[in-house]
Amino acid sequence: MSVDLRVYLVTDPGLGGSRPVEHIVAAAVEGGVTIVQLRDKAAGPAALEAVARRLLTVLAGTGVPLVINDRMDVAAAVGAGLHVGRTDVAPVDARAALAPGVPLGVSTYAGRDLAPGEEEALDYVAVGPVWETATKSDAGPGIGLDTVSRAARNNRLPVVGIGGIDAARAGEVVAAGAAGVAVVSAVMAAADPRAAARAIRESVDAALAGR
Ligand code: TZP
Ligand code: MG
Repeated sequence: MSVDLRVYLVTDPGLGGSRPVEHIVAAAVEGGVTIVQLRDKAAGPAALEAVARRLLTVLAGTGVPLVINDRMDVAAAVGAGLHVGRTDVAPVDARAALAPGVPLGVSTYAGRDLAPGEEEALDYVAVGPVWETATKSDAGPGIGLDTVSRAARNNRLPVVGIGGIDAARAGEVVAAGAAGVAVVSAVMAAADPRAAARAIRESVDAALAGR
């Protein structure tokens, strides 16, 4: 399955102030977000499932898929996709548990540690942080654009860059070979998430047109 990874919004319940996550997501999708990941490390499964269902309502009819961070049980229960880290459920097992055709992705620091069998189960690989970021305290130092390029060249799967990316930097990440950019604070903390998403989308589309 091919997933439109151009502007990949990762939610964060702490960055939107008093605004409900689904309101920010709705505006961001109007602005041009192409895939949404629900990421809330503190929520229990019931609370996460409730937010996931509200997001699915917001996304219905838009063609924008929802992916759940880490929680295969919640993803399977609501029929959404899943994003896992290297220490979470194995991609092959996740694929078997998820609804047919939903996106499944994995985070790797620099895109180097995938086994051949895993590639078949996955739709994309996220690499990063591309630049240092305050959003994820344990993200580590930035890998830089050269590593994004190498990851894109060495993977059969599309690569998404994450970490420290805003509209000004999104184009560079795509010019380096990424299929898209994943952003948290650049959209979740923006006063106008619709405009923020649109600016990132324009930057990505311009870079894709130029490569
Ligand atoms: N994984 C690597 S960096 C990161 C995650 C979830 C956070 C990126 O946040 P921001 O605000 O887009 O830098
Ligand atoms: Mg994880």
